[in-house]
Amino acid sequence: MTSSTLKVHHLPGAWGLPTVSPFCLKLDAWLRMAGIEHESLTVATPFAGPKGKAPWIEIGGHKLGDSTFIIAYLTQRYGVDPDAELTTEQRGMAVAIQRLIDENLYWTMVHDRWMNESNWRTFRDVVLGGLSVPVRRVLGPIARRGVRKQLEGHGMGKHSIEEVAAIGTRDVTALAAILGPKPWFFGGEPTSTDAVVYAQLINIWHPPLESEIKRAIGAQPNLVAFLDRFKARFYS
Ligand SMILES: N[C@@H](CCC(=O)N[C@@H](CS)C(=O)NCC(=O)O)C(=O)O
Repeated sequence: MTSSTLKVHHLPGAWGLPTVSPFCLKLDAWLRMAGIEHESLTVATPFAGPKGKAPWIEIGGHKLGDSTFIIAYLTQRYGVDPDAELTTEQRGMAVAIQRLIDENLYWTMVHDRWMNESNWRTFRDVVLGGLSVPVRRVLGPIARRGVRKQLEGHGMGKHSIEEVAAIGTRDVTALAAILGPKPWFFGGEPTSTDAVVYAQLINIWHPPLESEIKRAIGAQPNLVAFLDRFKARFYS
């Protein structure tokens, strides 16, 4: 390994997913799509990242955080762009879909994982799985309080469980309508948008956690087929 080796830091995986963080999985999926060689490193917490969040990368002695900034940087650095053929309109739609997922649907998943008591009992051992049991016992309630504050700051945490389910269901229904009968969001070949959608939806669909939003995905056969298609192409 040289100092110009690309190192990618991501949160732990579980249930067959390489990471239970949609942002980390987005980057992992995009790297597979772009065919960029890298070293993948699991971290127990996101705190060593330049923004205190995961994922982040290290290359040539520099650290860079935020999945979107990282993808933009790697696109430039390696000259590989799965979105090269997109029209201006499709590029606009790609930003809108990404915002729907990263800034809204993501928070409904966080709410389901961290605020639902039964889900939390399962999820805490996964998300904090890289820590020793005594550290996990202390850090668990602190981390949960921190996430509750984030949810309230965002606004998602102000809603009832039923309202969160309705918000997430609406997002999922919109994604199904945009995908329609196409194999990929922008037609015949996968683009970054497919990585964004896959990483978020599979993190709701696959884990053994209760969620109305998971039921909403199950009600959309084209989305379920899309998840299977993405997995077969990039994770078989
Ligand atoms: N905009 C960032 C969001 C990253 C993010 O929120 N990561 C979560 C894990 S899914 C995290 O590290 N959360 C820790 C925290 O907020 O304290 C990106 O696209 O990478």
